[in-house]
Amino acid sequence: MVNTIDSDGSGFLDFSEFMALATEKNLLVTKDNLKKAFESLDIDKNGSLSIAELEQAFGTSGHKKTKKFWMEFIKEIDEDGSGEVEFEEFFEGMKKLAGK
Ligand SMILES: [Ca+2]
Ligand SMILES: [Ca+2]
Repeated sequence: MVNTIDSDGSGFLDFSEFMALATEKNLLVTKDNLKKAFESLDIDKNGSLSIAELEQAFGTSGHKKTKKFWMEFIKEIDEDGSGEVEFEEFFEGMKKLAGK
C-alpha cells in the first residue's frame, strides 16, 4: 500500500476531516464539495467507491476503520445493491451523515 489520496501533493483536505467538518457544519455538504471528495477517493477512476478504496482513504488518517465498518457503511448507502458506492449514493449518504 503505497498509494495515498494526495499522491500529487496537492494538499487535498483529509477526507475524515472533511466529514467531521461536514457533520458539524452542514453548509459544507454541497454537491461540489462532495464531488471533489468522491473523485479523490475513487483511485481507479471507475466512478464508484469500493471497500478497498474507502479503507485506503481512511487508512492514511487517524480515523482508521475496519473492513467490517466499511461493509456496513456501503450496505447502508448502496441503494442499487452494486456493492460499491456511486456518486449519487455517496451524496445521499453524506447528507444523511450530516443530519439533513
Ligand atoms: Ca473506484
Ligand atoms: Ca451502488
